[in-house]
Amino acid sequence: MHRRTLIALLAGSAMGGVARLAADQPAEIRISAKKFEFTPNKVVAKRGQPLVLVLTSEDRIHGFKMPDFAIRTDIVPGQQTRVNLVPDKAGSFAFFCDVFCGDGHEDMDGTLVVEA
Ligand SMILES: [Cu+2]
Repeated sequence: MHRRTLIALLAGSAMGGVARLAADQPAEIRISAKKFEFTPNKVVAKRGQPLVLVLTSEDRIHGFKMPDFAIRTDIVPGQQTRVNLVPDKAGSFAFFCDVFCGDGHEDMDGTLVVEA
């Protein structure tokens, strides 16, 4: 019983160290696009934490637009599009496809949630 508690504490502190290290590194967030959705379509980050959005497409060219952070790029099949971002404000911010890709295009969107 006591031994188990000790191991749990040690594991907990080791993981804490990893988390602190990770906080200094850009967090990679992978988002995949296809007709007519982004996966994941909800991403959670922390204010001030550097992010790299790694965007890929499974089928055709899509767009990725997030007006609140002045981001706009194409997502081309077979390529990784990397977007650097340091969210400097908390809240919920929409992103969406801005390259017409078919009948469901208008619903192709998602949310970046930035926690304070
Ligand atoms: Cu589209």
